[in-house]
Amino acid sequence: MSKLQAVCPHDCPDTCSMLVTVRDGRATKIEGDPNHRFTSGFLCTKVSKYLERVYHSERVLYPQRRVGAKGEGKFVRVSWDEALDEIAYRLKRVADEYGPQAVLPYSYAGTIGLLNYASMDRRFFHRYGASLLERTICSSAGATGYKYTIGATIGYDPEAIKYARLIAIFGSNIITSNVHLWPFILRARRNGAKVICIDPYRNRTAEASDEHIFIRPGTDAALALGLMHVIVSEGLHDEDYIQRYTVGFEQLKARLQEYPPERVSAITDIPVEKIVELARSLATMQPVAIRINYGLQRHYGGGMAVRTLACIPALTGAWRYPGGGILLSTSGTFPINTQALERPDLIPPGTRTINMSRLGEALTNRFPNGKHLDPPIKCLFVYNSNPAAVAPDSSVVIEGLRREDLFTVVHEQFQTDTADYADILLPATTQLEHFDLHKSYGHLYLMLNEPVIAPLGEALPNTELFRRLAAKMGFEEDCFKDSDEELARQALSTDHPALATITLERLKAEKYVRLNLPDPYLPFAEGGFLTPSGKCEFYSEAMLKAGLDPLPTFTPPAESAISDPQKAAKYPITLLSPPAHSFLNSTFVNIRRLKEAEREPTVELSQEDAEKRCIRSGMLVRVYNARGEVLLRAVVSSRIRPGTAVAASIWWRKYARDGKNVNATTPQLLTDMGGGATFYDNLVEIEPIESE
Ligand SMILES: Nc1nc2c(c(=O)[nH]1)N[C@H]1C(S)=C(S)[C@@H](COP(=O)(O)OP(=O)(O)OC[C@H]3O[C@@H](n4cnc5c(=O)[nH]c(N)nc54)[C@H](O)[C@@H]3O)O[C@H]1N2
Ligand SMILES: Nc1nc2c(c(=O)[nH]1)N[C@H]1C(S)=C(S)[C@@H](COP(=O)(O)OP(=O)(O)OC[C@H]3O[C@@H](n4cnc5c(=O)[nH]c(N)nc54)[C@H](O)[C@@H]3O)O[C@H]1N2
Ligand code: SF4
Ligand SMILES: [Mo]
Repeated sequence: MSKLQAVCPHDCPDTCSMLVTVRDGRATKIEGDPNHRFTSGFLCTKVSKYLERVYHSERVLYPQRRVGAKGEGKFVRVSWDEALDEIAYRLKRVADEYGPQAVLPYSYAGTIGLLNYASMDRRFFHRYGASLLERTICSSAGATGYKYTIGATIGYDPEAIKYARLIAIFGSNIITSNVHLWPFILRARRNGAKVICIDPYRNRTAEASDEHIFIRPGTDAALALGLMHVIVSEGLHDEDYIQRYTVGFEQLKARLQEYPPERVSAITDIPVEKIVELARSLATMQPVAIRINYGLQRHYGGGMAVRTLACIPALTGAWRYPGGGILLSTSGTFPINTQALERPDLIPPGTRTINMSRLGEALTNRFPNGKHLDPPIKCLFVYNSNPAAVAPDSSVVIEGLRREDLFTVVHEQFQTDTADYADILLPATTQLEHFDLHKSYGHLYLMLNEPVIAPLGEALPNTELFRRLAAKMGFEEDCFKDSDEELARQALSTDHPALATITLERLKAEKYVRLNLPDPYLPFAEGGFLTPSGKCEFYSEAMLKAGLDPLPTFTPPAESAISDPQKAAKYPITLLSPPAHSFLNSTFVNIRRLKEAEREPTVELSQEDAEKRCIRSGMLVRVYNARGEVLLRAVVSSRIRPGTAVAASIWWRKYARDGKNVNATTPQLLTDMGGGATFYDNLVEIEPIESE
């Protein structure tokens, strides 16, 4: 028996260190590493059941070829050789007939390990000349907005949140989606800190906070402007910090005039006194830690919302203090050599880019502006993702996946909704079976994951799949022969001081290493922003050049009474579909205990909205708009205000009574910047099912 170290591979800020007990080659127990400061000895409810996933009877263990109709999910086993030969043959034929851009790779974050997320796969598709995929489904709006203000996705040291006296959480359900931050927040609280959650939904985190402020969805930018208005008009800003480390204060001041608390109150549905009180606290209770996450940027104005909130700590000087500032992601703190991993130099000049959040349009070749893709997509290669379930406007996505002339390859651990549409289905390893290197977007440790058990069946890691496929295609470049360890070394090859002394050898010995940064790390205590001016940019020249408002502003949701009163009259409820506590996106939905914990697809709505529609808790309801409809079980609740509803996600379509999930209703519209998805900018109507 031995206890071996591994890293949680999932798309979650916590990137936990796991201890796996292995007996006779079989993993028998999995637990959180007590020695890792951020993991603090526990795993979340999902990954503590990871072994059920690894040894699940429904794992895809062999390559298979479709025999039934598309979507029926019937396959026969073939050998790896046959499968790869067929794929290589098809790829060559598509390139000959239509050009290589008719191939679209589609991947996201099934694993966020640096190697299996993006290395050999990218090299392969770059060398082949496939269409590039813009990976926008999660965070690109917020990341873009944050970078305009701060310069990089760098925030305060998450562990230092324990020093904060005020913690303000916007659009983030920490207890569900970033649970390892919570013990640090509790430490701050034991020292007297106050925790305030600003969210349209009283989620688990809001429930556990000192205060919950309901906000109308998609209006955080207006709130931030109102808060800054109060701070400046009451003279609570940090004149010295502003002078030294920011640009555009005078222009910002002029803009803030437009957002007095009365106006902001009307936009956000937050009482004037609350806005004033929160503003004073944000300025005077230093260190003030603002935690924002991705929920608030899944609206049309999401980029601007994040860009605007990110101005606050520079206005108040919060960056000066340990635990002060704002945090969206720590991702940009890791100087990983992604160029070496992905080899963008192999991309043929002029290669087009397709936005993953508009997959339906790309596959059906129907765009609202009347344009067409030329060449059309003839081959879709999916790995690390389940687009049939997670992509917006799914009826259009499914219509595309059904196309008889589309050749679809899916590399998966399970027969997901997407795998049902595969022509060739390939088996993927889990994290216990493969090697990877991890950064994190919620802490500051670099981590190594070495396999602790042998691959099950004939499963292969993403890296090996593309290594073998490159050989089949006759790609001779040396980069297709790099082993996983060589890839890891290349990822670490940089002169950046944050990685000095961090080598693969050291990681093998220690398993995880904190970046070479002060402890605690205060990224902007003395300026040093990574913007073009080197300062926090209240005014952004780069935004002006990109055709955006150079100053913080409020961009209303596209589907709202402000932007589209007609639509809002017809479909008066904003439907939010944030992560269910026991699922990770659409991963873990097939793990019995987790599925049972979530029971069934539901929609939570307010008493007032329910009464108006004669809906009672437990009734089956139809949630619909012009894009589509889904049947959900109603939960009448005081956790949500009239005009907003919540459907915890992301269920597998095949488990639902109507074979659909909430993405039947979500839009393919992109955010104001970063080309992001707008899952929560979604107006619907809800009605009871007559037979109920
Ligand atoms: N258990 C679990 N953990 C996860 C995931 C999961 O599926 N399950 N997914 C992972 C991934 S990929 C991601 S991106 C993150 C997502 O996790 P978070 O970044 O926390 O984002 P969401 O869960 O989308 O939304 C969080 C909160 O934002 C609120 N919200 C929605 N619109 C607005 C708004 O306009 N303003 C404000 N202030 N709040 C708003 C929602 O009501 C919700 O309570 O979590 C990761 N962790
Ligand atoms: N309505 C609604 N839709 C949403 C969201 C929402 O809040 N509401 N959230 C959005 C967000 S934030 C995100 S990040 C996306 C997530 O979208 P995805 O990144 O597609 O995430 P998952 O649904 O978890 O699917 C990942 C798949 O990868 C597979 N996988 C895991 N490891 C490996 C591996 O090593 N190799 C291969 N080949 N496959 C592997 C898993 O089995 C799983 O089926 O969904 C988005 N969709
Ligand atoms: S999903 Fe997140 S919280 Fe759960 S074990 Fe993985 S990294 Fe930790
Ligand atoms: Mo995400």
